[in-house]
Amino acid sequence: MSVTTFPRRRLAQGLAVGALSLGLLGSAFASGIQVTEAWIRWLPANLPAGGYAKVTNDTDKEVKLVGASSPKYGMVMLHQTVNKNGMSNMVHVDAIPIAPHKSMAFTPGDYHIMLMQPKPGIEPGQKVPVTLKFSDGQSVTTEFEVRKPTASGPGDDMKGMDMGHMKGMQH
Ligand SMILES: [Cu+2]
Repeated sequence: MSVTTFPRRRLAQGLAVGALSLGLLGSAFASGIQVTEAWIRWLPANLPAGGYAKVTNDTDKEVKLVGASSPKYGMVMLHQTVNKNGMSNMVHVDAIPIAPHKSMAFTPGDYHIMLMQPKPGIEPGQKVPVTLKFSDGQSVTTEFEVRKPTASGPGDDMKGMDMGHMKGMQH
């Protein structure tokens, strides 16, 4: 019996290691761009959601973030919230440059990934893949954690009870 179980275990371990290295190759580490602290502020009733993350450029060159997409949303754009004359507005952003060895953060009230036309069934607690696209053609896909409307950051549902964020469609 032990003769048959031993190779099986070896095989399972080999598969696990293989999957891990494949995962690393397919994500941030291969390109030198890392996407961390990724989360989505989910809103009910098919409202657009705001996506937030930290994007770190670990390469020696400037990278430009030029777009985003997700299989769970029909339309995804890069937005920035700007305050002008006491009014808060969202504007579309064509490109966000990130200097070598610097990072930028999508945060509520500033840059955000606008996730529109949600597919049915997206709920807080799930993870949703979002792909960020860069001007040199590379893209990085990250699992974004879907959080409740009251969340103010990754892994944080209790703070940020400022319901003013939910007025209209501001993100
Ligand atoms: Cu927006």
